[in-house]
Amino acid sequence: MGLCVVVLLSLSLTVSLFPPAFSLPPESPPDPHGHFSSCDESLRHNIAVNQLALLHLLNVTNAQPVCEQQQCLTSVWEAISTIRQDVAALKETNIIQDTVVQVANGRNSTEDECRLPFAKIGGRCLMVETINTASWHEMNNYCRQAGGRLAVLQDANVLYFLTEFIQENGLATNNYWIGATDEEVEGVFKWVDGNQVRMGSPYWGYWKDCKTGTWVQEPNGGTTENCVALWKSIFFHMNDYVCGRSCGGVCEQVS
Ligand SMILES: [Ca+2]
Ligand SMILES: [Ca+2]
Repeated sequence: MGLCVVVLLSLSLTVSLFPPAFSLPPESPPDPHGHFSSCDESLRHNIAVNQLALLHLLNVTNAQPVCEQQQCLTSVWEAISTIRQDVAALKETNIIQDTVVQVANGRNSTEDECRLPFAKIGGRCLMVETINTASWHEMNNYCRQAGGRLAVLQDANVLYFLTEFIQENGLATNNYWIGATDEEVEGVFKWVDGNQVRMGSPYWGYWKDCKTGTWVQEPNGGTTENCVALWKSIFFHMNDYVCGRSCGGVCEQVS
């Protein structure tokens, strides 16, 4: 236990407390990219040192009575927490550096080929607008002002990656307009690039009507619902909906 406390305090990381088997890395670890700052080196050094402290604590745990092992395990978690914070700081620094390098090379985004505010999602330059909500036509204008249009999502793979992006980034709070409508000819859904929208699964939603107990495949809105959105309650599959209602939107970069 005493040794544990000492070791814990030593996340101040005095090297002398570590067993001889452990040794500190060099002050300037090899940098394959050649652009880490001294700040990065310090962070990497801290991570390496904390890893050594962690290994040492695990070693001590094997030889201690149960109550002392529990205190040591607490120390292990503290050490893990410190390492996580250092890794997060290092990642942040590298992201900033990559951005600086790319801007210096004439690019304005960390994502190749995509212009801000668009980001590469499933190989396409897309933007998920979740803060501003609007009607389908207003949202299409909003996309145009950003240099795009409501997204054409003909490819099921892109739809899959987009849905994954929405879920993983905490954006599954809205329904999102996309670039498809049957306003011209009822029942004939077209993308804003003029191509016809594929029908059925896996594009359109499929859900059970609790009142009738029957399964319903979108689109189901007839002349009332002429604009298409990715619908959160059916796992962001497509749903025809009333064009004038407010939703978020998925824009795609055009030029
Ligand atoms: Ca319709
Ligand atoms: Ca519908």
